[in-house]
Amino acid sequence: MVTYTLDDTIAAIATPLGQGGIGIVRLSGPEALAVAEQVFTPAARSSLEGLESHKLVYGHACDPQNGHILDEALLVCMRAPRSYTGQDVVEIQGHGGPTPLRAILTACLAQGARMACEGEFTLRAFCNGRLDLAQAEAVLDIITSRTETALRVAVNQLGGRLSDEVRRLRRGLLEALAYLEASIDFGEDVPEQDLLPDLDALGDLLCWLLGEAERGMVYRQGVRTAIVGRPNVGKSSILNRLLRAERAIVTPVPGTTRDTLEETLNIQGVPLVLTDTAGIAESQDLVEQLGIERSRRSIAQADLALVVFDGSVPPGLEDAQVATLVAGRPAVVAVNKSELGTTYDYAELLPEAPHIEVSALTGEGLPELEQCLVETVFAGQMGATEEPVASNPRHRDALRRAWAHVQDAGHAIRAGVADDLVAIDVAGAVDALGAITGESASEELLEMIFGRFCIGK
Ligand SMILES: Nc1nc2c(ncn2[C@@H]2O[C@H](COP(=O)(O)OP(=O)(O)OP(=O)(O)O)[C@@H](O)[C@H]2O)c(=O)[nH]1
Ligand SMILES: [Mg+2]
Repeated sequence: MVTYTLDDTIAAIATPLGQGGIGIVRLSGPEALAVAEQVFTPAARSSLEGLESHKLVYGHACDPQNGHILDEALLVCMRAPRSYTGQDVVEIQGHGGPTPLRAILTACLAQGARMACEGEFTLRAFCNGRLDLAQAEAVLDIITSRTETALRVAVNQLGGRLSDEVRRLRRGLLEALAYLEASIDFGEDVPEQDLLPDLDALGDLLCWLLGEAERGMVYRQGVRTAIVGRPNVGKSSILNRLLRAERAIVTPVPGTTRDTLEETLNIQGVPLVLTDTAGIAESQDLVEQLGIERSRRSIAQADLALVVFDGSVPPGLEDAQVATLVAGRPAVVAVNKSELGTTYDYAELLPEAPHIEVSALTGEGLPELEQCLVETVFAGQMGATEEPVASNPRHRDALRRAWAHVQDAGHAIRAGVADDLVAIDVAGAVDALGAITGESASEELLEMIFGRFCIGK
C-alpha cells in the first residue's frame, strides 16, 4: 500500500535483516529529530538540540521507557531539504543484527513514528521533487543490477540522463501542442506554422530512444538462451565450458540430462541466462520424454537458441528435427567435437544462423562462440559501444506509445486533417512521455512502482 501523506514521520530498518558490521534505522518526516532525541543519548553533549546537519554523533540508543541501553550507536541528522527524501532524515547506525535493530525501531515507533511502507522513503523523495519517476526507478535498478553495465545504465538514469532526453522531447511536443491549441481557439489570427519538420525530428529522437531501451533491456533482464541438440552431442559439456565450472553432469550415455538446468553467464557485460536441456530424440523412457517436452518449451520461451551438433558424425534425422524446432528464431550453431578432426558439414541445417566449430573437450573455438553469441544478441545494433540510455520495459512501452502518436500526428497533418484531431495525438504523446518522468503518472502506476521496493528504501 502506497501512502501519499508527507506530514507524519516514518521509520524502518534500512539495511538487510541479517548479521553484518552495522545496521541502520532510518527516520524521515517533520518529527524525525524529535523521535530520535527520545531514543538516542549522545555521549559528549546533553541533547541533540542544535545538532549540525550531516555530522555524526556518537552515543547510545536507549529504551525511553526504562532507560536501558539498546546498543552503542552513531546518529546523523540530514536536515530538509538536503536529504534523500527532501525532509528531515535521521539515521541511527547500530550494530548489524536483527535484534538490536528491531529494538531501536520499536523504540522509535513507540515515540510516535509510523512504520514505513515499501519504497516510502523514495516515494517521499519523488513527491518532494528530489527525484522524478525514472530516477526513482533507477534506485531500484541499482539495487537489483546483475552486471556492471546494468549498474552503469542505472546510475546514469539516476543522474537524470534519460529524464533529460525525455523532457527535451516533451517540451518540443508541448510547443507544438501550444501552437495547435492557439490555432484552434483563434484560427486565422495565429500565424501559420509548419509542424512537420519538428514532428519528424522528434519522431527520429523517439525512435533512437526506443532502440536504446531495447538494447538496455538486454543488460537489465538478460538473454534467455536455450542450449539444444540431440542427445550426446555435448550440450552439457559446452555449458560447463562456458561457465568454467563442472555444473552439469556429462557422461557418454545419451539422455544424461533429463531436466532443464539454468545458470547465468556474463559475457562482456551481457547476462546470458543459459538453460541446458534434455537431448531431443524419440524416447521410450517416460522421464526422458518429459525432459524433452521441457526442452521444446525452453526453445519456445528463449530469446536465443544455442544449437549443438556433433561434427564428428554426419547429420542425422534428430539433428534435422532440432533444426526445424529452432528455425526462424535467433540462433547460433556450435558444431562440436572439432578436435576429432572429422568435421562433417552441417551448413545445410539452419543456414541463416552463424556456425562455429568448437571442441568442449579442448576449449577450442569457445572464445569465438562467446563473441558470436553477444553479436547475435545485438544483431543490427553493433557499434553501439556506449551503455544504453534506457533499459526499462515500462519506459520502452511509453516511448512506443509516444512514437505511435507522433507518427499519427504527422500522417494527420499530411492528410490535411483538422488541427483539433492532430492535437489529440500530440497530447497523447506528451502524456506518454510524462508517464516516464512522472508528470502524468496515475496513483495506480505509482503504487505498482513503489510497491516493488523493499521497506526502508
Ligand atoms: N571428443 C569429444 N567428446 C566430447 C566433446 N564434448 C562432449 N564430448 C563427450 O560427449 C559425451 C556427451 O557429452 P554431454 O555433454 O553429456 O552431451 P549432452 O548433449 O549434454 O547429452 P545429453 O544430456 O545426453 O543430451 C560425453 O562423453 C562427453 O565427454 C568434444 O568436444 N570432443
Ligand atoms: Mg546433457
